[in-house]
Amino acid sequence: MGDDSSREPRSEGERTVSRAYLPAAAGPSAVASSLRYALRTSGVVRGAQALLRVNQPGGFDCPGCAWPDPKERSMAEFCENGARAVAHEADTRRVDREFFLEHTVSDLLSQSDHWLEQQGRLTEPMVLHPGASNYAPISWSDAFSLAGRELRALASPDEAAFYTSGRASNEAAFLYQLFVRSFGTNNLPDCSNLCHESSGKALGATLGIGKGTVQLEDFEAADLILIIGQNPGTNHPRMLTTLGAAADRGAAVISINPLRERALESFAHPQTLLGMCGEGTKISSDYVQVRIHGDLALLKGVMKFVLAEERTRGGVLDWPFLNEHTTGFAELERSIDEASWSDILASSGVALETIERLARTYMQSQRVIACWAMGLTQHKNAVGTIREVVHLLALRGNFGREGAGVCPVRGHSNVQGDRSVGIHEAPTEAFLAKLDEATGIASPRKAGFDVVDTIHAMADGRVRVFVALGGNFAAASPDTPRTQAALGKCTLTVQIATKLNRSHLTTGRTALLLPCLGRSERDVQDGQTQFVTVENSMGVVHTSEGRLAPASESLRSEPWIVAQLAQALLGTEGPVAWAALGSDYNRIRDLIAKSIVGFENYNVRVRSKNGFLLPNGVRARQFDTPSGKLRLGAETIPELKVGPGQFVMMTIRSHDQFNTTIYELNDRYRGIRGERRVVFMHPADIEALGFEAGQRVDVTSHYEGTTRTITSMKLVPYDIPRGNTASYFPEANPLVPLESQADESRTPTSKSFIVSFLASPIGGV
Ligand SMILES: Nc1nc2c(c(=O)[nH]1)N[C@H]1C(S)=C(S)[C@@H](COP(=O)(O)OP(=O)(O)OC[C@H]3O[C@@H](n4cnc5c(=O)[nH]c(N)nc54)[C@H](O)[C@@H]3O)O[C@H]1N2
Ligand SMILES: Nc1nc2c(c(=O)[nH]1)N[C@H]1C(S)=C(S)[C@@H](COP(=O)(O)OP(=O)(O)OC[C@H]3O[C@@H](n4cnc5c(=O)[nH]c(N)nc54)[C@H](O)[C@@H]3O)O[C@H]1N2
Ligand SMILES: [Mo]
Repeated sequence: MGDDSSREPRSEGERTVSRAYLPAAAGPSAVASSLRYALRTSGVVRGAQALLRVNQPGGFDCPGCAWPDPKERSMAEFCENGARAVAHEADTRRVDREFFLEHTVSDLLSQSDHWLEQQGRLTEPMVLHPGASNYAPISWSDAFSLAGRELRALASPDEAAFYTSGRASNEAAFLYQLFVRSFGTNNLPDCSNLCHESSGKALGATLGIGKGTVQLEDFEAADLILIIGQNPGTNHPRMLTTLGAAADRGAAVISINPLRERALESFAHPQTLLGMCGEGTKISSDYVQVRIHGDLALLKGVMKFVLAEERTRGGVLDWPFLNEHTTGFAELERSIDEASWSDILASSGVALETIERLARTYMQSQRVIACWAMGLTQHKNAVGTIREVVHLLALRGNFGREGAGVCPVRGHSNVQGDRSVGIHEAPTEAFLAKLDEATGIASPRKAGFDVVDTIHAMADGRVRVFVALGGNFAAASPDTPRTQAALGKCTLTVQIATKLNRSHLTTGRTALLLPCLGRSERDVQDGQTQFVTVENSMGVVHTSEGRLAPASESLRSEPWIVAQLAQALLGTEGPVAWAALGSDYNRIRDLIAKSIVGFENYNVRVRSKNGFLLPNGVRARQFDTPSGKLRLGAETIPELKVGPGQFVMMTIRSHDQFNTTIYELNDRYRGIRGERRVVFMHPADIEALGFEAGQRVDVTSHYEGTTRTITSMKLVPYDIPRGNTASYFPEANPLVPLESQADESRTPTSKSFIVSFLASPIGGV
């Protein structure tokens, strides 16, 4: 399947150090690193002004991740990577009309993703006319008329798709889906399709709600916290404070991960004196190096021990809970009995003694929380694996009790909120019926396209207009060359964004680039300062209000942009008063309150100091499933066919990136500097293949007879199971086959695909 089109076109430094001694995660080096970044991009005053407002009451929500804020906040309630996300947005550099005059789109395409995002903030609306080599300025009103014209020219509203990235506020996202449904389609693909969709599907089926069931306080009461397939030291650094406190008071913290992630081993709090001295708190009491895609087998093995122990001595299972609150125990029991130890050991790659140790710790713990992220969600068997997490917890009644429950740790800071307010390609009838009744629109009932559907539909001409509320669809999606070619077939692509990225350059025949305010910036509509609201990973809805002066006078807020786009397309005659909503967000919140269960009295409740908690029946042992009970069931251990000379590869985040935004080319805790085109591999595998550490290799992925190749990747010896390898997202995305998707959730399998390696031709860098 062709050559590597996403290859960083300009080499940016070559040095890769091997894993020598690394200090405890975070600590002084973290503080220094984020300050350096903040000073370079946003300057002393703007940077400090921004940082002091992060996650404070009356301030703005950190755009970094969705980990909740404690009720009592320290003065600086952010982390190294949150600080970088804020500084990146507070950037004092500008991508203005002169910049676009100087650089053609094809020039820009030859630059790396890192370079593109480092050019600064977008400043005014731009258009790329058919055949033009450069973006040119366009007024806001002309931009909306152009978009309206192209959308009206479609044979059906289903020929347009409307993507959302998880940074959009509840107000922007609600208005966006209302606009899309008023127009007449459910084509609302979003980054959840690439992210926690598997969690939503698995939790919805078993618990009746597609969200986590714990609150931050529960971590103070848990005896055992499982961290499965998640790297919080990099991706949710504030979570380390919570885990460190749990470890300090003697709770067991068990990490289940193919890689030994430094920050899961020990952590130095950057905001305490001890942390500043580089002393680390031990985080993980046990570290289980499961094989990629082996978690289902591992969980099955643990349940096999639990069941055996119940049968020999009794008193292990929580029978009152199982009898009163669950269905399907017999099926679960049968599937556990039927699983063979040889399959469990082969698939998980974990020793029998380790599985037994894990089971004993589980059985000794009265209150268990299981956390996970992308290490569980982006596999073929992801949904089944997450159901097994629920099954394991249910065996001892770990739901609806203090200190126990499930915690899918969300990625983007408002990805959970976006779903709550209707960003979903396949909403329930109950949701649509209530929305229609409250707003007077007539929502279409046909399910829309998710991300992968959208790519196929653009490729074969069924979708011709693509609109994105944030994100970087071209780089974040799988099978990069195919995704980019599909975007190229559109008649119009519209990108609402803060910073330049590859999606703004792989365009349709006409392209609009609409620059918006970031979360840290002041938003004034009709003379009134506005705030927006977001939902964190634990279902708490709270306000976020930017204070910085906008990066440019021509920037507009996301709600305003969506409202104007809607009005340009749908006019002023319909049931929704678009312009009025876009100019006063209280009106949007009032409409949400009427439209969505759980948001009643929104405008009042969200103004209280810590916001409000959305309803979650599981916390009271109410399961919104057809039977009203938690659904247990049978899962089978999946097979992953790996041929001779082949490996399983996962794509992971480095410490210096936020998704497709690359801050710097380092990955401190993994000992990588100045380089992102790397493949982590066990030293014995490097030797067995006849390679040397540091050598460059070409990587080919294999899927049902098709292949995809990226070239010139550097081999880095690493503590990872044999037969497993890792590379970075998004550089390795060209390897992820579009057709390789998780069962049920249809999430691309970016954490498990089959690859092989060849030495790169000499001189090929
Ligand atoms: N600084 C920063 N913060 C972020 C982001 C960012 O890019 N940068 N991204 C945000 C987003 S959108 C998200 S979704 C989250 C992502 O947060 P994470 O899920 O923590 O991020 P990843 O790096 O994708 O990988 C997760 C971990 O899964 C492990 N893993 C891979 N395969 C398996 C497996 O089969 N089994 C097990 N047990 N483990 C496995 C990997 O070794 C890695 O440690 O972070 C959010 N926060
Ligand atoms: N191979 C592989 N692929 C993956 C993953 C993986 O682990 N491996 N992870 C997947 C996951 S979990 C996710 S969530 C997706 C992420 O996919 P996306 O959400 O589509 O991508 P991001 O990189 O987060 O988007 C970055 C861009 O968002 C814009 N932006 C930033 N802030 C704002 C804002 O406030 N408003 C607006 N309108 N725009 C803004 C900027 O222009 C920036 O360039 O990628 C997925 N892709
Ligand atoms: Mo994500």
